[in-house]
Amino acid sequence: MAGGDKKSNAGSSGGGKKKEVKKETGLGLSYKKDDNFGEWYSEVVVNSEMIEYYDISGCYILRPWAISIWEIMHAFFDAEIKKMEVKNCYFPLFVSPGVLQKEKDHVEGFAPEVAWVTKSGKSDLEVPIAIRPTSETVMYPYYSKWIRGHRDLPLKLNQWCNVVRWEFSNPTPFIRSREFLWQEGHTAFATKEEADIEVLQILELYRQIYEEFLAIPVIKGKKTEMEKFAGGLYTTSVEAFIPNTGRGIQGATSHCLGQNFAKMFEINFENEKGEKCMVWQNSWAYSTRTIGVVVMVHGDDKGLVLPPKVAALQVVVVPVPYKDADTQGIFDACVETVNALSEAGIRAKADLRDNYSPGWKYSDWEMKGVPIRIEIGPRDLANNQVRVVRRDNGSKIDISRVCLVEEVRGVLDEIQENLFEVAKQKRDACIQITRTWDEFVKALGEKKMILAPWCDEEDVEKEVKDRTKGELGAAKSLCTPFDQPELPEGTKCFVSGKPAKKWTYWGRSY
Ligand code: 87F
Repeated sequence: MAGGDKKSNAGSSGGGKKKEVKKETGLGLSYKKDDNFGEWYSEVVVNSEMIEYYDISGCYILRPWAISIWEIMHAFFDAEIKKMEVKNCYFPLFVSPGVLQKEKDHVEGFAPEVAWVTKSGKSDLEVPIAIRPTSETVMYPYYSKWIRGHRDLPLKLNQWCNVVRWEFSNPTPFIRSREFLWQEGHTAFATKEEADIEVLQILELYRQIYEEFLAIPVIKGKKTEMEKFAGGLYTTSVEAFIPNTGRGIQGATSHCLGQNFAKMFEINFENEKGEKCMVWQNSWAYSTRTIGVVVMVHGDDKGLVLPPKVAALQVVVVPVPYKDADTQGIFDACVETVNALSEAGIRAKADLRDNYSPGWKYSDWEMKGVPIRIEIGPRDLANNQVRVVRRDNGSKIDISRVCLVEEVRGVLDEIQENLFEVAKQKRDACIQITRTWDEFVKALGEKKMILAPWCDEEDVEKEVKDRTKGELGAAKSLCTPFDQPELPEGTKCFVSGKPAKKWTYWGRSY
């Protein structure tokens, strides 16, 4: 068996109680989400068949069950950016050292994470070649070549690809891996106004991915000067929160790069008046990290819980034939049920495997997070009904086969909504407003996401980091939310006591 990082790194939450795996099925989880979150997470991603560990640390195999979620998000986002006239492209994986150095100011901090190819076969390469950690330096020399006049603008490109960042801190499937999949959008405009508008349009799409597809509440906001992408002008993000670990997690980022890269890469154009101008640029990305956030937020002690909108399989139909029952009749009813649902566009399949019991199948599909299980037994057959069992709350209802499609559609919508509402309630219960340093430290100890009035000074943020350093990692700002509560005059910064300028979210983070 391959090695890899089997250790739980998702962050634990106390004790390490290990429960006996269910004897009769061999399925089930040996850790509980609230007892040992890190081990629970590792077990869920593997047992649900999303991840297989690999023999290179920080690298994971994404199995079809994970990729199917990625594909659904891809289909949505790709169609949306095409409406915005963004075009897809593909640039090479390899970066020459020359261009990578070109923007050394911002690369400096990231340099230790850049992976290099130094050999082919047994011989050293004349010049080592870097593997893209992001593609600014790969793409922008060509933006400089392709953009000449104002008619070449805007230039809006996106690529769906992998990137490599050789991280050294605790690798975690989906959340922090050395190679991951993402989309990276890189756009250039004649004016800052156009760039500003796009930053927020993209951020809204990211909110939709999280809230409307993944059923995860996020906060839209602006990163502080310390936390923004150093190469850019300003960074916006959607921030999620993991109640079990009390950590914030950056869900996706949309940057306005200003003219920094235009300067470095000489991306200029001639305007209508014949004057030479620099372009305004944006870049934006979301990654397979999204899938990890789904597992962490919705998963439970039976395994994965998938929101219907991103579930490859929305309904699994399981025949429950008793000894003397009309087995063929039950099987036929299962197939007919699947056909009716499929025709209506609902992703359904029948589990007709004859080497597993119904109970085993229930656990199997619960582990994989399928939103609805339909059971059909002799009594259901006799009554022309099916039994519908919800993965999110375990509730069971009998539905007449006459109105199957409408009912199932309704239940799927309810599950989608319920998952969001429950996640939002849990997240909101973790938000705490603090006004003083003592309140802040106490709330941090209670794994809260903290909203605090802040003076917006970099030194003060540095002080927060320094004063909270420790085993669990320092606290930092997550974002300054666009949705600002009222800030009465005279409100003081929770750290410095100076006049507060903004409400800002703080906490530990991934
Ligand atoms: C690691 C190594 C080298 C992050 C890195 O967020 C460079 C970098 O530039 C690096 N890790 N970054 C920042 C990425 C910024 C930006 N790139 C395009 C995005 C969105 C997509």
